[in-house]
Amino acid sequence: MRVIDLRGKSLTRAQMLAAMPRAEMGTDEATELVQPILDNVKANGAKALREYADRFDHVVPKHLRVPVDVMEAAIASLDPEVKAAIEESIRRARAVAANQVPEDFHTDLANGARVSERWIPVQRVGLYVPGGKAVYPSSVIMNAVPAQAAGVDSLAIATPPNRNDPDGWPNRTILATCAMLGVDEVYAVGGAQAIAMFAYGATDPDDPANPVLCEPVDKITGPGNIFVATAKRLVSGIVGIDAVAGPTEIAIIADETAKPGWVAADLIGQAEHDELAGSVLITDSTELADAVQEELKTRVPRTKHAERVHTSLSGQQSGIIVTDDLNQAIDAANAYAAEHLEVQTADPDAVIARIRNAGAIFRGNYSPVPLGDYMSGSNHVLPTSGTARFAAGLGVHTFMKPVEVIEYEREGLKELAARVNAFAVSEDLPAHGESVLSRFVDDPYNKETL
Ligand code: HSO
Ligand code: ZN
Repeated sequence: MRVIDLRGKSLTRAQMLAAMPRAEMGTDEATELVQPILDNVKANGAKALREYADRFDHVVPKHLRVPVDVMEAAIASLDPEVKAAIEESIRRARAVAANQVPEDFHTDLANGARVSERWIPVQRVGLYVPGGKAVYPSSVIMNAVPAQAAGVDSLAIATPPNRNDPDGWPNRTILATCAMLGVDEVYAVGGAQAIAMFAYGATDPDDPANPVLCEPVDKITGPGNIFVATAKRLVSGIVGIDAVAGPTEIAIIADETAKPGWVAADLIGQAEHDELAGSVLITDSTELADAVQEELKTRVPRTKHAERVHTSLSGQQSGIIVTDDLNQAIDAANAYAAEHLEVQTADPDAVIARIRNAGAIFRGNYSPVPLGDYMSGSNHVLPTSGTARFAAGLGVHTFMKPVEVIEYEREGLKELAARVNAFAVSEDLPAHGESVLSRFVDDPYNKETL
């Protein structure tokens, strides 16, 4: 891994940001391809979905909506150990999500003057689950569990059909996970066309028994390739979307007490995702930096996806940042704003207290990122590409909206009437003022005046 030496340097904020190992994001050329897909699905519904299944997935599934018996059979076909792992993951995610549900509250400002805050779940959500090489049932759990805990009324899942299946049914582990979560509205629809189906809904004139294939949703979440991401960006505004994720990344703050083998294993674990994944070690110890490089030399060739890992670790987006001390290491970590931040130092709590930018923080030697990927109870959908400076990971809040209820009575309004009027007149909106004053001046409903 390349070394970025910050020792003896006092950097401005801009210089520190520029020193961080991140690849330039490519510009998005997919819009021209994706917009016609959205338009076609909007106009032609299921007919367009079948055409695109044929063209892009090379299979048209027997039904666009996966029948319940196929979902149940998928559970029965699961390896018992995988099933137990999925159950544990769901159990822990549900326990944390239940605690995340925000409480309604109100503020009394004077007599007859109250503002209440109500948290209301999004009514209908569409969750996209990619197919292909990277099939992650764990991501189904991470998206569905908080939506369910938020009280979302209906949750639909779309995942591509599989051409190696005789009926075109999607990946069995994905289907089984959906069924175990209690989600039975699952579509064998992939790509940008699935996003269009969620945004606009889709009818199916070829199926008179079920003329409405899919009702439109209010919010779409879930990962996907460049076409899915572009489709989400294009429909955002019509529906809500979660953040469009960039390549996954880890940063590890470690001092001389860290175990080089464990640090190396964690960097490799993240690099395994993708050639573009970022793995960054931030340390004030050159001994540790050297020892981790040595560990990588032996561990990388032994790992199953050695080539991918090697490409990722030697890329511009990965590196070892060497700092004067832990203070500078913390500054670097805050500038990098990692999706995942591990802290392996003698006093991790002292470091964590000063972290302000990270998608999630993994404390100490026994909280590695893959634990969080699968079943710590935390969510693995986290802000990437430095967006942890202003964004949070997925949670119950993603699927809820706070709505303020304004609850003033006559007394409370009367106290403010003249002030509202003064403000309204100053903005040249006198009818605003009259709306309030009409309740008191020459009020036919009430004889009392101001
Ligand atoms: N590390 C990935 C999530 C994941 N890992 C899924 C394994 N499966 C992004 O947080
Ligand atoms: Zn992972």
